[in-house]
Amino acid sequence: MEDYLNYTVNVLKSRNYVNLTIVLGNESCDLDSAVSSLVYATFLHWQHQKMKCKVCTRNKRDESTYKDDIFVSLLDVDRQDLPLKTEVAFCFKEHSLRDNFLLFRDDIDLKNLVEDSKINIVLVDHHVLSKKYEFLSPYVTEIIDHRPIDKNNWSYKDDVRSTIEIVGSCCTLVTQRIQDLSALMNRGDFFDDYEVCADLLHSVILLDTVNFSKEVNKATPHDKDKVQFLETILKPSDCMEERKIKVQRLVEARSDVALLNAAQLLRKDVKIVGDVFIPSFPILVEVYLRKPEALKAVSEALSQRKCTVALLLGMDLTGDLRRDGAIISDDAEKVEKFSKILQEWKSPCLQLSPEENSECFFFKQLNLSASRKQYIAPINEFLNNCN
Ligand SMILES: [Mn+2]
Repeated sequence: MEDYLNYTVNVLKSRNYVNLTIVLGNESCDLDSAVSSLVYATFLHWQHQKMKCKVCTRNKRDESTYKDDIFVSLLDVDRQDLPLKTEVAFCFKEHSLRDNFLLFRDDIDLKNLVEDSKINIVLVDHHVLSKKYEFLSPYVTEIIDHRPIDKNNWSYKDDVRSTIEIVGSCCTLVTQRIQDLSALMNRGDFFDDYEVCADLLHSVILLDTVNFSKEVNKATPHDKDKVQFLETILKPSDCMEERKIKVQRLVEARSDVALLNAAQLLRKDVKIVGDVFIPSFPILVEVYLRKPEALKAVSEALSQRKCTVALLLGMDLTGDLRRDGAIISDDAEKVEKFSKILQEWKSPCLQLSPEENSECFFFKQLNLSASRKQYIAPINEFLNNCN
């Protein structure tokens, strides 16, 4: 893995390639996005190396001028902010993935690359480009995502390959895609060459489904099937124990935010839709709001990101699962309209239970299986009708 990463980063720097394929995860850069992007890029590289007819060209090839295609994973987070993604940093460290071999969004100028190179974009763990990357849409050749399909801004080419299925983790779909493409090729097994990728995928599916928790209710039979498949490669001595320990350590790493201040917490896992700023926390919003200068940090983040409303979403997995949230804006009318839409939303019903709070609209979320994904439809409704 290190050889592949090292090779790719160097070739990219020297611009000594023919085609460039970038595998891009979503802007929250959570573990699912980061690992989906990293593993799929590694697979595409492996597949390309296996497919090219080495035997017939090697003799004729002048290695000093020879150019190849490269496949790069791009993490949609600034390099300096990786430590905020505590579970990503932890998991990379455990798998000896050093950040000097990884590519972060502030490392490259994509606008420039698009003009100068033949470029393909693969989207993993999202299928709606963030505003800053909207110019990439003509270059998207493949999509792998586990969100409900949103065709509102669908502007991709007709022949884009899309694997969109609602499962607990995008890594489930990445595993499936790798299995399917490998079977077609019939040239050895990717996971034999890159066992570390099997371990990464296994970890993420378990974290995203919280070890198939009934309460969290994210797991599908497809997720379970892929975890079992990956276990045939990893061969843990006790599968159930191994799953439990893995999830425990990742959940701990994710909620290990004691060292982060309010402003950093707002950057840990963020999504922006229209002018709605939606950070989600591995702690309750109630706890976040007790941090020094919590509200000031929100209003600063809003003006920095040119947003007018913040929807904070909190979760506590340390005991029984709990979720809460808050709407914060200078515009009281917006808070009122937005909160009404969320409270009345029926598909699914978020079961919000508002509580007294003098500074914001604060609520407990009693539907425990609804995560940020389920808020996107009511947010669009709010943006379309109330802005
Ligand atoms: Mn995901």
